[in-house]
Amino acid sequence: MTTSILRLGLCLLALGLLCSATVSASVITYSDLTDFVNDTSATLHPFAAGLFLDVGESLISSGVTYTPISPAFRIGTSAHPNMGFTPQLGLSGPEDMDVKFASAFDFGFSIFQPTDESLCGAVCVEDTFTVTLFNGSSSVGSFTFNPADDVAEFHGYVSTVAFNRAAIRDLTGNIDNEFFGTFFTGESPSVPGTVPEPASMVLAATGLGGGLLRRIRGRARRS
Ligand SMILES: [Ca+2]
Ligand SMILES: [Ca+2]
Ligand SMILES: [Ca+2]
Repeated sequence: MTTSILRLGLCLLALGLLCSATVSASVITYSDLTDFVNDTSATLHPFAAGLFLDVGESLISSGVTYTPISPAFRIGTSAHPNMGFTPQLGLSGPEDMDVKFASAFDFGFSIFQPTDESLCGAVCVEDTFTVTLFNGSSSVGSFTFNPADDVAEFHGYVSTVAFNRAAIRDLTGNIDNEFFGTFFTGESPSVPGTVPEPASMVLAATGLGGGLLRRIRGRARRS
């Protein structure tokens, strides 16, 4: 009997630890900004062109915190005829950036990958990116793409599980510039079947497994 309870406790604890790394979620991706806006209640988070950001500094604007890994700059005019959005956020180093916001079900942004060295600021290369959506430390989905050249490209994500951070990473790790803008978040569920915040599920599962183990160990000490 005690062995069965111990197994159950270990299983629940393992489930809790598993959930803390990845939470099961369905995420719909969008490549069309208009469709994304029509299908969700997501709102645009504007930021102004302005000061250079040093390493360790964040841009906080319209309820969103942008934390680039390298120094960053904001350009208020369209730097390319096909840019399609202003202002643009650029990074002097590789394009690694965390974007934090209130708990949301929707997230979207535009990216522009140039082939003009005057915009790249270095030899232009093809960069591959990943966007991982997190609720705290729990990933709810990760997506990899290679942006098309010299055209604004939109990436939108609609999740059944809430999240509060998007980690954008330049997997190629090259300093040639890509530019970011038109950041959206939506705090209301856009699809049926949404679930509570995953952090509470993790705590519940971990606490249940841990509680069972503590009771089992207490019994073992008394016997
Ligand atoms: Ca590039
Ligand atoms: Ca790059
Ligand atoms: Ca760069």
